[in-house]
Amino acid sequence: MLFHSTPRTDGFSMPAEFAPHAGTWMLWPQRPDNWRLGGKPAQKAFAAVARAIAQFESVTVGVNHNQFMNARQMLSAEIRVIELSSNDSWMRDVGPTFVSDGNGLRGIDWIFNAWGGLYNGLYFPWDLDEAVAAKVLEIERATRYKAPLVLEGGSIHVDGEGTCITTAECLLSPGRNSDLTQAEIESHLKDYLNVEKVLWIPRGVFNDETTGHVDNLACFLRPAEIALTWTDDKSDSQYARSLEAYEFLISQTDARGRKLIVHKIQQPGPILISAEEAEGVDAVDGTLPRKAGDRMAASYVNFYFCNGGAIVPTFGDRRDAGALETLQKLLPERRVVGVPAREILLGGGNIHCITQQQPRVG
Ligand code: KQY
Repeated sequence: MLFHSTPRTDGFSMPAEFAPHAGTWMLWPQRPDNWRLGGKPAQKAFAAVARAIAQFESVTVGVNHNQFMNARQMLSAEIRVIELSSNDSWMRDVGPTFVSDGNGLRGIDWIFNAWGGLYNGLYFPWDLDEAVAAKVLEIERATRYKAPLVLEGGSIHVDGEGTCITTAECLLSPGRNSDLTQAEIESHLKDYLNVEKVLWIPRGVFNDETTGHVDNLACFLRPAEIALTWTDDKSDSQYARSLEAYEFLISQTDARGRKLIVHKIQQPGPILISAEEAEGVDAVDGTLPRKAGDRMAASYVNFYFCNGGAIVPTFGDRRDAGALETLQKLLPERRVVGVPAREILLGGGNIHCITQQQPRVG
């Protein structure tokens, strides 16, 4: 069912990711112009992420028809596999943003244009991706709000208590909502997420092909507490970006008037794509080329909360152990689980980008 009102009008809002989940939605990687070697290494990485989450809550993976049997065989038995067409596999960005009033569940279906449409989008067409949110909501019998805003789930985080963080680099990028002012975009965020305050961090992570999704840069650990990807190396291209985010966030209060505590998480790398990895990706006109030596936008903050757990990307990097230890200290109520995620990073995102939580209601 399609609703023409807004979640705010109806008393629905987006719960924080760290609130209880009914389960997790994912998609299956296969496009050879994004994933090397026909997606085989990425499929193993996605299967490991799904398995890690399934220790904590139920997982559903949507798969194109021609990969259904392969995915079924590669994913562990407790994972539900369904046929669900998509152009690529970023459920955070193409899936619905679920909203709840505490009892009922509905979902927001944003406009998806592959991270920038014909201006600077990452592939064309994106019609199957655009239909994913509506299909997931149909499966869940959840009412759908069609939002008049180009937005991917990776470009927002909420604290569940009235505050949203995003980046100006992303939501004000010319490929998304060039017909809207910042005030109009903010007003849509308030109406659809049902938040009181939007904090506009200037920029995201260096070289992030999403044009600066907040989920690679920063996330709420709990209300008024944020994890921020960080480097102490002043010569690193990320330094100025993280510093400006830090200074901005500590100067702000949230919707309830609290000062924000910001925890710095040392970034890995720099992680560069190897010649062998670049060669494994099909070169196709209109999709982003992968070149040996390109720096990938690696960040431990691109992790995913699930019931009692946090699934954190690792990269085979000297900083992995420290990041896991720091996050475990910051999240003593959860079990922090590291999952090797270099193959996901090579596709342009990470564990948070490939997952979407469905809140528990009632
Ligand atoms: O949310 C994301 N990080 C998705 C990135 C899409 C990359 C496509 N190559």
